[in-house]
Amino acid sequence: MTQVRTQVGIVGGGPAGLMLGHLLHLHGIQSCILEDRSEEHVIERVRAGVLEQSTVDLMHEVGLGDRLSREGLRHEGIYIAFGGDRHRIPLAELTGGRAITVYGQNEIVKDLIGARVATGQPLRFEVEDVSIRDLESNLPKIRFRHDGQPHEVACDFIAGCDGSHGICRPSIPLHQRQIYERVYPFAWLGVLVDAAPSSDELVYSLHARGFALFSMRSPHVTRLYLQVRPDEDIEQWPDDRIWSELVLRLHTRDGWTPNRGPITQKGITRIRSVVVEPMNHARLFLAGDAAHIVPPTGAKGLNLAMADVWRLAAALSAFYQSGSERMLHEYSDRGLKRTWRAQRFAAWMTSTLHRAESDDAFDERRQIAELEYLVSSRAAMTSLAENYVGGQLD
Ligand code: RFL
Ligand code: PHB
Repeated sequence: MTQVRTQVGIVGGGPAGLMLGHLLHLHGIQSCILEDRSEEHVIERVRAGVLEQSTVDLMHEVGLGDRLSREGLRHEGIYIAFGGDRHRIPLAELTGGRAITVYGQNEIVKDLIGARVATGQPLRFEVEDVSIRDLESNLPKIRFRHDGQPHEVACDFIAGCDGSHGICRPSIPLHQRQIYERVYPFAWLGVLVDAAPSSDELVYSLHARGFALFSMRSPHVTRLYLQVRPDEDIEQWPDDRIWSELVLRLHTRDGWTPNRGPITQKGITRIRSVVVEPMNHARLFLAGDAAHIVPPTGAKGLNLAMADVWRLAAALSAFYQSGSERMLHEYSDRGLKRTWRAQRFAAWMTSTLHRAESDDAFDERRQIAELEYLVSSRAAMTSLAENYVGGQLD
């Protein structure tokens, strides 16, 4: 077995693991990133699109803001559509100039992989059979296979950045963790379309047939989502059916509708919330989707992941500089505050904009009253705007 020693072993090379590796490098801390999928898979995976201001600021602070500045699309508002009309929420005006930026998660991942490779620090793709040993000791180890050979990385700390199906979360003994979960009674069918976005800003729409979302990736690529049943089979959704449902749910009285084009990718995602408490055990620290899942309606998952690793990197840096464990001890409590704030907001956006099969006429009228209040009250719009653009890293 090949054995190596590093300071921080990072399981997972998604946005959380890659950003953590980069931040640690900037703090002068060595790490080893282990990812079980291929580089192409990690880059091609279509996921988040909306970055909070704090995530954009972080990319700049770590020296990776150039392409984001050039190619990211800054949006100062979003639309909420219902009853056939679109209503603009002026995010920047309501939040003292804060905005969101549309820049695909795969672009962030590309930027971070480039930065990692430039440092020469280890980033291994396609590792297999990853497991954690000696977690309760001061020298925990990560074992894995690579090209059929067994390897072991001994580290001071392990960062669990391996998403919601990884091995780190279950490595915390059952009696040491509490999991809070909510499975919503629907899923999202998402498509990427080769067509210029027909609106400069996102449109979140509630229709009698359910939720739909208009988003984008670039001036040439539109991203669209439809609420579907939780057990929906993608085979039942040929392109024609997707388009007729999208147009029905999104089209507004002023004539606005999404531009059509070839669908280049489609997939279905279950909508759920998960929070693991605490976010750490012994020398293992969970970050990103390994620690929490939020429904995508609030566009918070990637942003929470970035906030986690920023805080974890600062805590590890304090530990290596002064031996102080104070920030490491505070890591979970501070992260959970932010996580529950995001869960609250995402749950509100989700319940306000989706139709559940169990909803009756009362629920529908209450939902419309909620939306009418939202778009007519500056206070209600400010609350949405404040949560949507997100706060400072803390
Ligand atoms: P990831 O991205 O899942 O990365 C985890 C990585 O770990 C690897 N892995 C392992 N590696 C080694 N050993 C193992 N045993 C491993 N098991 C797993 C995986 O291959 C993977 O590479 O988690 P991370 O880094 O925490 O990042 C979180 C984000 O990906 C996620 O929160 C967002 O995509 C959520 N999300 C959105 N977030 C936003 O902030 N804004 C959005 O607009 C937004 N839209 C979305 C979204 C997620 C969506 N889906 C598909 C869930 C839209 C959608 C449809
Ligand atoms: C996206 O563009 O993929 C996107 C935008 C807003 C969301 C979720 C996903 O709330």
